Amino acid sequence: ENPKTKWFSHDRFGMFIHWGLYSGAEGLWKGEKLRYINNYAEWLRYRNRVSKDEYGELAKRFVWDQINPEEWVLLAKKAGMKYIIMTTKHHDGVAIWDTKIGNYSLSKLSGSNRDIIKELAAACKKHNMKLGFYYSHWIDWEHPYAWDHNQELTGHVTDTQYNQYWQEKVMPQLRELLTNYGDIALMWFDMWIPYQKSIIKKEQLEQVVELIHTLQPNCLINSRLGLQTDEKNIDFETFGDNQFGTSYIQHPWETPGTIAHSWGYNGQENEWKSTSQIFNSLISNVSLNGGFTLNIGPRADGTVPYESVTRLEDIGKWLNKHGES
Ligand code: FUL
Repeated sequence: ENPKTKWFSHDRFGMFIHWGLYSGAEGLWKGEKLRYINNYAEWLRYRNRVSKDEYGELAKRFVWDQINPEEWVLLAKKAGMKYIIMTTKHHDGVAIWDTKIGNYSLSKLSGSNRDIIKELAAACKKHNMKLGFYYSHWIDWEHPYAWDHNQELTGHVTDTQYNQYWQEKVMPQLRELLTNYGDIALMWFDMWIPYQKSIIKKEQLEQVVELIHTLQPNCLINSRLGLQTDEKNIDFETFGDNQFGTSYIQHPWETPGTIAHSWGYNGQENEWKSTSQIFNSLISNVSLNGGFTLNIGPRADGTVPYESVTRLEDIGKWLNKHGES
């Protein structure tokens, strides 16, 4: 057994947080709902073809005197969760931390100068909560040489151009994230196809692995980096969104799941799962050697929807009574 993954195979239950510029749109763009079937509110810019400039305006909707990441940590504790995975850069390309690489960050767009990732890291440390980062490496709708998976926003991108995106944005941003925020328990990348079928080269992924190993030797790496779990250096497998286990798997794995349908806050949400549905998912994964990373999508003022809070509290009460610590 990989000693690095011991805690992960023990803890098995964590909180995902999707929070970014899209949270300010609440799933609505100029009165228009999200287009297409995959109604993820964090896909708004892509789905509704919002221009980069107009999208940036969403930063004005953040209510800075109310946002307090410590509340997310306390909620995770209450729910019996053992780690938090926070979106640091989603597909929209916006850095949620105060990056020095470029100026496309929540701090700069909003003029708040707050570094929410720094605050979250401090709160996690204070409450003994492990912290991991979600980072969209493959898709980035902001950088002209990155990828939008159908190339509808970015246009055609050559390998050389893509490598430029990789070297001037991905690598240095990851370096910041792995240097300035204390111990990072895991990195959660997001490419749901193998690298052979994408624009990414194996060497580029290996650069990332090497960087993580150098800067944070204990940090776990998930399979959505684009490499498979049998290729060394991938510590755990990430299943498809809301795809729960059906058979016992030897290596560590987890399912990222939602309480509703969307990950980012969607004011139009109408697909809330019941607490017992969520329990079923948690228990089935755990019984099959897996874990469950359950998502909340706070609003632009930091508040968490009532529907999520109540379900998480119910889960916490049950785990307190019946679970192992
Ligand atoms: C998917 C993303 O496209 C969704 O927006 C979300 O982040 C989910 C956890 O992973 O691949």
